[in-house]
Amino acid sequence: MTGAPSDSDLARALAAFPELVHPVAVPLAGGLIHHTFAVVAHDGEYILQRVHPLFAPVVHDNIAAVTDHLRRKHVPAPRLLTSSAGQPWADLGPEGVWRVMTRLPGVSFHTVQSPSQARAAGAQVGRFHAALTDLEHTFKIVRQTHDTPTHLATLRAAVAEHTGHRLHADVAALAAEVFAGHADLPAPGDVPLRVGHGDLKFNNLLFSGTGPKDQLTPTGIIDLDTVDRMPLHRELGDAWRSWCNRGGEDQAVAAFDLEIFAASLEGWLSALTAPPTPHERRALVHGVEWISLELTARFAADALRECYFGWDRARFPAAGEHNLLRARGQWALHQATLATRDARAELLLAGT
Ligand code: GN1
Ligand code: MG
Repeated sequence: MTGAPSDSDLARALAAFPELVHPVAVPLAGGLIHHTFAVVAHDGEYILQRVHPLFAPVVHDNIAAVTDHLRRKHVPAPRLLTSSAGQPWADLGPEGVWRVMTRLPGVSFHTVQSPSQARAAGAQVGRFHAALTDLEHTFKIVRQTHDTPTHLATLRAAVAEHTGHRLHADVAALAAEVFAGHADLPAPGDVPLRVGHGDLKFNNLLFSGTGPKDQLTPTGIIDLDTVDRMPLHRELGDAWRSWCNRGGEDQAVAAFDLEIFAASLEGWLSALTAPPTPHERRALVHGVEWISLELTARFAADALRECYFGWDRARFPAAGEHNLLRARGQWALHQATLATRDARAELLLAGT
């Protein structure tokens, strides 16, 4: 099961969800992991996805627990449909595991449009966190998205194994910088775990309404495969590495926008019911440094392995070239985070 699903796979997947009446599906671009389709059925709109095989189907137990809890608290969240096999997914054997969710209204943006949009998005994330503070769910272990030691080990193994790869020399040079950079970072230390999203890339937030596009209202957060208990610094570090890098992920240069950082922090804090402890705030200073380094390692490893992140066939000859560019972009961002550490610390530690 590689490449895009065929029309007959798509038809079988749609037929596996009895709630869908007269569905019509069209591909939806944007995510890097799953194959996604927008579905219009007689009673509404849905999202159909062929789930990447690295995500075990038990991921849907986590998604269902979180989305049910959010909806009970009136925070918009998609609802997973039940398949004819009675599960929130359909296993089509060699054609993969598929799921259908109701579609939240709204549009997404690859990059933050303005500080006011960042403030509103931060508040949406704060409401998401606040609503989940009392969730009692034992999360199934699916895939540790933010496990820096494992991602560094994967990169080390990829560099050792793929010596004949056309990009090997470039990736090996970047990897050496990443390993040295990691050794220079402070260690995270122990902080409590909180229920988080795990992938707060900016285009996983939806906005709707009328008026200028930077003044739309956040309406929900999608891409829930990574929900879990996690330290706040991983959750927000991942948000900030995406939101504060306004050039996006597809260029080798990067800057860290402190105005966006300050606005999103303010919005997030304003909506929380359990504010971060002084210890969490100190770890939050480094979160974006750890996550930009980690994502450099992930993209660099995939530049050689070419098996995880989706890529743009119109702009690059193969997955490796796109992922190497992304890795360079995250590495440039990592340098920019180091250069802004003091300014971020001042904002985060104010009043502690
Ligand atoms: C993936 O699924 P998507 O495109 O929202 C990835 C994130 C990376 C991001 C980089 C489950 O996010 O961890 O930060 O690409 N999601 C997963 O663009 O691996
Ligand atoms: Mg996404």
